[in-house]
Amino acid sequence: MFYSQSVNNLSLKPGLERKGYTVSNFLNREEVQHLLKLYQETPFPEDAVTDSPYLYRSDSSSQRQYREQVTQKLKSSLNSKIETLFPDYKIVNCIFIYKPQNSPPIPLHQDPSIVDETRHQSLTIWCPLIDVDEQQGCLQVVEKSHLITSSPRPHFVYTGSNCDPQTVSLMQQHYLTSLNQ
Ligand SMILES: O=C(O)CCC(=O)C(=O)O
Repeated sequence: MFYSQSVNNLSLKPGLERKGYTVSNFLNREEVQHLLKLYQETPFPEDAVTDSPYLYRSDSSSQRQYREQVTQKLKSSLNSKIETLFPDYKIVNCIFIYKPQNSPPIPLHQDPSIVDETRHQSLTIWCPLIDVDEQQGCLQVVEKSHLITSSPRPHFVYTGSNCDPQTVSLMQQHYLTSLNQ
């Protein structure tokens, strides 16, 4: 499988292959502090906010220069680490997300397509910069749901899953795993 050829850290492979996700100690304390500093130095423009759910995403801003600045700053901080772990991958996009307190959960979704998934595979690296749990914005995943569709998926404004409502409801009730370690 593709992941087997492209993931250099043996401990990441089984989870990615079997479940479609894995959890690892990707950042050390100093790296988290460094990224928090970048985050503070690069404030969100006013238009970087989405309305439902209400949260800030740097890639929602219409300001191209700002979006590129975020990607460049994060890329130069993380590139060598990512290249070592995933030598066959290219970094396409890096973003900051801020979830205000009490903002509703992001709807269950499969991320937008970045590559032609009949030929290539994409990965998202999601790094909380604070301790997270279900009240504090942790990621929740559904094992193997990356296999639901490899058809092109458009950039969303959180319109939610492309599965039927009954399947979404079943996944939400029985198959959600919170990544809060
Ligand atoms: O931070 C999250 O809860 C999910 C973010 C996400 O899925 C996305 O940006 O596509």
